[in-house]
Amino acid sequence: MSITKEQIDNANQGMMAQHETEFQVLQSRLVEKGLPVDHIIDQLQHFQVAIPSWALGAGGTRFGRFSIGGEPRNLSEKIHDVGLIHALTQSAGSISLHIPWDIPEDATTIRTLADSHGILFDAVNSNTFQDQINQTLSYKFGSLCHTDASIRAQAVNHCKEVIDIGQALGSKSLTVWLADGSAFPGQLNFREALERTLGSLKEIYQYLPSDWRLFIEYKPYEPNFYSTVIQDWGTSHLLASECGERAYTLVDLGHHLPNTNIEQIVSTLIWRGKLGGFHFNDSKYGDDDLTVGSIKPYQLFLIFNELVEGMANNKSNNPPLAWMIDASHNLKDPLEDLMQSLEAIRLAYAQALMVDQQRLQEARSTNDVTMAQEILQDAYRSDLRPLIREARRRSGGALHPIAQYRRLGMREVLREQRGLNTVATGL
Ligand SMILES: [Mn+2]
Repeated sequence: MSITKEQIDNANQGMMAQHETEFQVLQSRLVEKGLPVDHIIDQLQHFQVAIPSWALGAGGTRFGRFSIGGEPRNLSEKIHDVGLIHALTQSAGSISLHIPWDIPEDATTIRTLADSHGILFDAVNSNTFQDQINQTLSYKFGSLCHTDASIRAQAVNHCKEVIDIGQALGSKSLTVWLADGSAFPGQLNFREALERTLGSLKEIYQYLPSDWRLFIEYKPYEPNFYSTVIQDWGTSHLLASECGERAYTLVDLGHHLPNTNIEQIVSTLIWRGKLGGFHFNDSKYGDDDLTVGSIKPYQLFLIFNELVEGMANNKSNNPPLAWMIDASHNLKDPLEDLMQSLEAIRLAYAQALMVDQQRLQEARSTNDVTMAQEILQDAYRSDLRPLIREARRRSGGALHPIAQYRRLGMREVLREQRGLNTVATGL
């Protein structure tokens, strides 16, 4: 069952009076500040974030997994679920596939289905961090970094296959995240492992179609707990630079040690024209993959502030970024959770668009530290939710997506259609 435009419009009708009051108050305040409200709304409407195919079922921890019922059983049902989210929010216009969990049986059929929901195919993601049934060689001791050339070749070939699948669907980028590393001191020669990884990445890069980009993700630890081959943005940047101009670093919010200044990393990468994409989530302790904006919303805003300012002063021609939610949890309805993440992302983006960059620059040039902070916090502490709702309404989405999802009983419908014990592929 899909949500129709009529259902959304009908539900919006009942909420319009309150929305208009709230929006007009905010609008006049923003106009007073000299902000181009319609232009900001337009930018918000165009801001689309990819939904990963593995986030549509209940996530698990290494201790267990609790099914929520009605989970998508195959790729078609996953696309259907992204379609639901997109219909309500008008901000999830693409899906990012994980291979081999979501190999389409027939690319044309899947493309047509996605198209009917207004969904495009974002970056495709390879998986060389676990062994698949019928896989010849094991990734237990690494993949692209492996000491055994035949295992490296198997991993490189997998990435080539992922590119082929992505091409059939209209994707334009490959994201590589490696679990490669070591669990104990002495296990790995750091230098040689990095060199082998670079060799493998170069082979993958050579295979990229000319209009494709390669995104290299980094992570400091987990599942390996002593060392990770691509441990930080600097290592990723180094590898991307060695591969070529269409290779970029991808920043995943959860892939940093505690208190890392991620906004500064973003700024540096844009300065070099090497920021490829962004994986949104939130965390308290490690790679917790919690709902975006649930723990550190101010950090999210500061990151967006760097993104907005950096892309507006884009001297290195950093290409437009690939945005994706990379979160998974085991308590909430995944579709509701994704809608919460989308709201948090748009809110942080709107707040960043509100920052008076000129005044901020002036405050910096006179070293007026107090004023610089005031300018940022004025934007961050503004409640821009009516602006987000207005952007969504103008695109044909729901004023209150989660409320409408619940009112229409969507999860109950999905449980009825798919059963209580379905399990979506993924971790
Ligand atoms: Mn990620």
